[in-house]
Amino acid sequence: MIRLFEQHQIRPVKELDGMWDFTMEGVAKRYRMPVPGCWEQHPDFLKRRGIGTYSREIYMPQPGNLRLEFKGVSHTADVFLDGELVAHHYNAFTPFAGIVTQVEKGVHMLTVQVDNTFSEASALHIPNDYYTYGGITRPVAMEMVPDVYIKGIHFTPRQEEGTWKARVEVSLENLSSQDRQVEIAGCLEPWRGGETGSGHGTGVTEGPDAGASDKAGKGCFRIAGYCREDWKIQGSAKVPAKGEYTLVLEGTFPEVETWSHESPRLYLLHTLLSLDGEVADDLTERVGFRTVALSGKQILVNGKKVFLKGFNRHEDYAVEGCAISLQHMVQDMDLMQDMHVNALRTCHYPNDERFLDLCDERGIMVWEENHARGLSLERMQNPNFERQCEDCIREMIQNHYNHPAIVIWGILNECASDTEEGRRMYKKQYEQIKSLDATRPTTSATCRHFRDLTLDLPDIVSFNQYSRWYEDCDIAERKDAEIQWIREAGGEGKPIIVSEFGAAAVYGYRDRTCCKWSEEYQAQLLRDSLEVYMQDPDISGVFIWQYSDCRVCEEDNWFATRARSHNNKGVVDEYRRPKMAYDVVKELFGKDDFKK
Ligand code: ADA
Repeated sequence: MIRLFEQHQIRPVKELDGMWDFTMEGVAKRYRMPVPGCWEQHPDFLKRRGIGTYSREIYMPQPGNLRLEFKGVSHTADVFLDGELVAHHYNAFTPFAGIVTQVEKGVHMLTVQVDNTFSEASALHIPNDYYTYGGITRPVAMEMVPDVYIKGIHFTPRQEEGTWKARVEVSLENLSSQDRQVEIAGCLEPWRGGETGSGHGTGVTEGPDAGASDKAGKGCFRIAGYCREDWKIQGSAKVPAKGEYTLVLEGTFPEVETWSHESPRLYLLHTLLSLDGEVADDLTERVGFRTVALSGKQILVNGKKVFLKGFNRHEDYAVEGCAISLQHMVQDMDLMQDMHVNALRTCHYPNDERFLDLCDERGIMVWEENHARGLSLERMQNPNFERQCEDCIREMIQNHYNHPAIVIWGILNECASDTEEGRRMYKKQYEQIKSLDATRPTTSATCRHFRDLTLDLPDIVSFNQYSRWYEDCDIAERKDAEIQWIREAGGEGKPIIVSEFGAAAVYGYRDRTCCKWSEEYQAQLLRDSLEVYMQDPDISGVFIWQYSDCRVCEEDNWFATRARSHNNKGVVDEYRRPKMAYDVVKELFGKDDFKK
């Protein structure tokens, strides 16, 4: 499953999850591997760094334009159709697509070369305190698109005189060599997941104009059948030959309900494209009506102050690596909600869209960030760094823009923000985010304490602090010193988030001395930390480091400070077995007298 709701009724889509042929460079044996999946799950490749090749046949039922969508390949992909290169992509954590026009009817060979090695070519995937797996780690789909198709939709809600309105940007691409005129019709439908049990909002229902799309002889998609007349939008556009065009439509949507943590109302935005009077394509996005704003030191959602309380969550599960199955994503969400979270930080990269869909459905507010963790200035000066960061930001916002759950965009966790050169890069990336989305606040988690040069740049200031773990210092005193310095260093009057704090505990290691690495020590530290941070009026959010234990790299000596070659600071281990700290977090996040 590629998303948690149906995105097409007209466009033919076939998901390519399943068993693919697989070979590994330097290994003669041929394998069969699951997609999505990591090759590290196979006993021959438990910690293999190299180039693996996945391949399978695909069938084109009729000649046409083939669009291949990959939701994530770790970490560099070269995609071939019948031996011809159709797409190249770097970064495991953002989607990409390739299009081949005028593909003949019949059987074709799809091949994906996947590289998870570390080299100068990879500025972001480096030996680190999380593992870079190898594989086609997120879902894949093949689609047939007409000569002019809907490439994407961005939905920007706003309130005007007490009524919800929205700007709807419909991105169109013309694959043909002639200019083409298209008609776009759209409408909003309440998403009924969790109410009627359907949850898939197929957009198929009995309606008066059954003929809306039957003329196209495709599916039984209807617009007028279920949509309110006043929740419709439409427009037309001329799309230049071999070019793109964004059609901007305005809609007014009276009587819609807002999206919030307490009541995460969602809607399906259906759009139909007609070419020469015939329905030729469609795209459905799922959206929510909510606003995010800052007021002094407060973060406001729909004008109401929120206190973000949640976890940092790596995409890593014991036997699945980063290719976490939907079942385990739901388990993670269920366990975090059992601990009364209302927020999540996608440390340290854009997440699987199915998990973001879950956050939309459950009302979990998300700080999503580009891919970077702890890069020195030297690492930031890798000639590929800036381009790879900016590609990641663009793809993250382009693909995740419509998730109402995302309330903050983050960048560059613990990078060299204490240098002038580093500041230049931070500034450029913050500006890039604002150019792509001015509706959400920005932040970055710093560890360059008392010397960060960038705190005037983000909308929210966030800091990682490991009092009584890496520094034997009093939690409250250290927090006060940090906040005092933030005020003086450009953060005055801004909301502040404690973006990381915690301690390691090896699952099952109990010790009444409450020594470091024991579950007792971690539980006590989190209790003491939450009691300090959640009572401070200057703090608008806390993200515990971290939700679950995760595998780390052995290169660069990470093993030396990471027992089991894992980061053990989870409140559950990599199999989601709760440690003592689980119940502490559940108790404290669940208390009413803590700021909501
Ligand atoms: C840093 C970093 C995290 C993790 C953490 C730790 O704050 O942002 O990714 O490495 O330290 O466990 O030490």
